Amino acid sequence: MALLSSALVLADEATQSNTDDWTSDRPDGHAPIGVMSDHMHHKGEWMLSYRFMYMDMDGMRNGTDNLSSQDVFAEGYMVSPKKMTMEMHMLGAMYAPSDDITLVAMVPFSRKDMDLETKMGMDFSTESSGLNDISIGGLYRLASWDQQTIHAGLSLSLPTGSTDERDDTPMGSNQVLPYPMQMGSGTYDLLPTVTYLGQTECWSWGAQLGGALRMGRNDEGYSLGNRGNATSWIAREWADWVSSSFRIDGSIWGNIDGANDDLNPMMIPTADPKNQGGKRVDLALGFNFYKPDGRLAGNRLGIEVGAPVYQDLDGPQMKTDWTVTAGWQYAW
Ligand SMILES: [Cu+2]
Repeated sequence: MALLSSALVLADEATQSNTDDWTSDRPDGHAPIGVMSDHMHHKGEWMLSYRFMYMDMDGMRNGTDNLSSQDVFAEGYMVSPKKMTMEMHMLGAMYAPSDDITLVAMVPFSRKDMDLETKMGMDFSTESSGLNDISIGGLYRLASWDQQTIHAGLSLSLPTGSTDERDDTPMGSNQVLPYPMQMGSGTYDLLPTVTYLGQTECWSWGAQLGGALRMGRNDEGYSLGNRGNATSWIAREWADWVSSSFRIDGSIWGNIDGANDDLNPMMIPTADPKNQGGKRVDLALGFNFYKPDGRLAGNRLGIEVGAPVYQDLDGPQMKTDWTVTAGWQYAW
């Protein structure tokens, strides 16, 4: 009888650790580091993460045509942006109260720098920094089969980022900065995702649909455009500690609804609510590093570098040159 029950326990354990289940216990068990909400955790697991993101924007564009500062002035604007960089630090936490639910929280901070030029030929720059919009939400497992899994996510983005960033400009001291220099949306936003993951012994792949839906208007009298995102990647595991990935990412985002009355849309393109929408396709290369066992087991590092191959902007608008995301994750 004892023998029979231990045989049953063994059989039960064999089904649970079925090698046909999708597993995160490999370097490419997490998506490229630029993808959020990509994976879930087992019951009782925690994860902390830190990401550094850098975005470099260079020059102006209308549709798919590049514009010089002179082209921007010819359209009647007094000021043209030349270059913008954004550095973001994002802290993340995950906790799984069950195998089917993982809770996610993200706390981002950023610093934005913009170099500009006036029609009279004067260069100046503006800077803003601080807390962005904190998001909290959860992931829910929809299905798992043959080393594949699919889950849905929903987060609520809170209006913790400022929409009243100011700096000195040639127009005056302590001026309200244009929309792209603000820290947050100012609205409660819904961030839905659906993620599909699959793997074989050495390869893995995934796809994610995501979006940002703005609810209502912010204190300044506008709401950012909604955003939609589709991404897909393939990764190759080279050893139990390293994998590389290739990813394509498409996004589309709308113009601003309403306006901040303190901004003059005739002054500079970035202050015009109708110069904010666009669509973009990026390609990105990444590496994941993972410590599967021994000392520091459960630690991960990831880096991913991307650049647009297609960019169609409601302009004149600043165009993206390249991006990099690097991060550390630790689960226990
Ligand atoms: Cu995690």
